[in-house]
Amino acid sequence: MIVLYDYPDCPFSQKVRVVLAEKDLEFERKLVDLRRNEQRTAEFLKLNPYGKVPVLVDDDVIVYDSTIINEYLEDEYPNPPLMPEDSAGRARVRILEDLADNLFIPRVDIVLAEVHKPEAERDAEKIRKYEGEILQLLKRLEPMLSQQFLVGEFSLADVAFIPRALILPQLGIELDSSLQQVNAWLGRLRERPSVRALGL
Ligand SMILES: N[C@@H](CCC(=O)N[C@@H](CS)C(=O)NCC(=O)O)C(=O)O
Repeated sequence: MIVLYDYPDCPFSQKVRVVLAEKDLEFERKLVDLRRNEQRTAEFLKLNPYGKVPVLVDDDVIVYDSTIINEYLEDEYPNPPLMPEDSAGRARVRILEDLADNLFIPRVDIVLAEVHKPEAERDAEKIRKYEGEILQLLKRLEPMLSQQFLVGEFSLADVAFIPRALILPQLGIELDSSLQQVNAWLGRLRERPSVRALGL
């Protein structure tokens, strides 16, 4: 029995929900209400001492951190595969997950936080700076996307970008013609049932 400790809008929780859906795994969702600091309760800290969602519990196995959870799911439930078979391909996936987790998602989250403020309080300069950096990061993906997905077949690398890449239009971030392949890739990602289910 798989239980996911989850917060609906959290991009890291969404990464895990995509993988559970791709692998057609049944799971129970337990909401950890971050607005009420439920991630800081003694009970939750026993699951994840960092006090963050997502956490996945699979019978007696507890795993936290979305990237580690997704690798656990890949190891434990290998079909359909979301990792290439060769070591070089697997390393490419991990490099891209790292880029998404540590550079891409945090920058989109900064813009998201600004856009959520009342217009008069927004820092336009900050939005411009991070929008520029987000587009530069996406430019690094453009040459990889002469193929359908980042490392060929749909993989954990694509999963890592989904939650924040697909909300860029809502943030007013437009992709120009220099990101044509990225745009087409986002269209392909958007069509997947596992991604539609996120309701982004
Ligand atoms: N590296 C972690 C990051 C998880 C994370 O930052 N979760 C946020 C919500 S999106 C959280 O739980 N924040 C609560 C807090 O920091 O108190 C992962 O990939 O799972």
